[in-house]
Amino acid sequence: MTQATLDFRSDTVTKPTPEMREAMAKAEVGDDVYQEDPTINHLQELAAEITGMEAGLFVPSGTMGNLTSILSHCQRGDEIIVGRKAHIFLYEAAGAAALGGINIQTIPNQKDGTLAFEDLEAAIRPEDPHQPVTRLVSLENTHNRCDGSSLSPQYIKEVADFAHQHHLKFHLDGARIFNAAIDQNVAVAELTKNADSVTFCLSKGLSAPVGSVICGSKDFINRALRTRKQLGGGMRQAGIIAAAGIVALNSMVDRLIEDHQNAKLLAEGLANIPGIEIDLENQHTNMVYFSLSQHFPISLRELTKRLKEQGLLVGGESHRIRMVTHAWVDKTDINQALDIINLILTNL
Ligand code: TLP
Repeated sequence: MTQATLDFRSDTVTKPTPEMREAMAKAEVGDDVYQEDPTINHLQELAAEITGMEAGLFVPSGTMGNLTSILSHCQRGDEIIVGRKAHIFLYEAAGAAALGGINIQTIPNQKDGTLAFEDLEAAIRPEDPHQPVTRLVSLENTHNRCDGSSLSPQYIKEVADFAHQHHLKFHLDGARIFNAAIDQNVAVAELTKNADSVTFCLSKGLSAPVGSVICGSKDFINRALRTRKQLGGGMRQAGIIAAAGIVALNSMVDRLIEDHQNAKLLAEGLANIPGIEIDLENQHTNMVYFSLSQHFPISLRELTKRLKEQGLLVGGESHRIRMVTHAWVDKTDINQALDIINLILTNL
């Protein structure tokens, strides 16, 4: 699928497919606050089945999925442990602290997105009235800021076991869990079944317009239902959007491999452009991060601006540019993007 502008800022820019629009138009709906929307109920059952968990809960966004999960596991004054590069810590507007009175303790993320067990161990608070109560550990899979790397089922199980041995809960931010499952060549349930809760997104690589699903035990999802209501996330005839989510799960998962292949192609092409620094070893899924060699005569901000003038949109942080592949960019777009970047950097 090609469009006039080459938009590599994120896989969140994907638009609903014609099949989704048709399913949305035809969706049977009801009042979901009464749990009477058949399309949402179907989506939640499907999500539970895929993640190997007892129940699911539809929420408007990944951010609300993570927040609802954290608030449903923790009390005010509790603490959660996450990686320093976790989306929950960096990009969720401190929702857990602002709305839940929950402390966020960060520990280093390793390059591959993992947290080291010695760091986890050291982060757990002792029984001491001066200190917050450690309640929850969370991992991110795939890990956005760690080059889109994926975590293995073995590692996830070890972290889950570690958390449970220490009487902690374990949440997975699985916004891109389908990309992780493809990268690890396992079923999604292998990555999620040991967690106490998982959030995954329908509106990223899977192209649905809106929505994420939280999965967990029936007990946990009952608590999350109340939390979602407190956050104002109880929706009514939202089967209209859940219908697109069902299409996303049934027909957009297998093609994610193309996004990974395209990202590899993009990363290899970038590595050949003088001035670009990229870690090809840590190239796994649909995220490509690169920087410029020191003293290169253009800042990343200026480069981003000039790329935009040429119709190429990229995202990034202060020291790296991020390009994300998705269903709306194909191989021709990748080659075009590489040409634009090459032209700018070789004509400075
Ligand atoms: N990530 C967005 C931005 O917020 C950075 C992106 O473009 O990648 N967990 C992870 C790992 C995410 O990457 C995101 C979105 C979320 C949660 C939140 O999802 P939404 O945007 O649906 O609230």
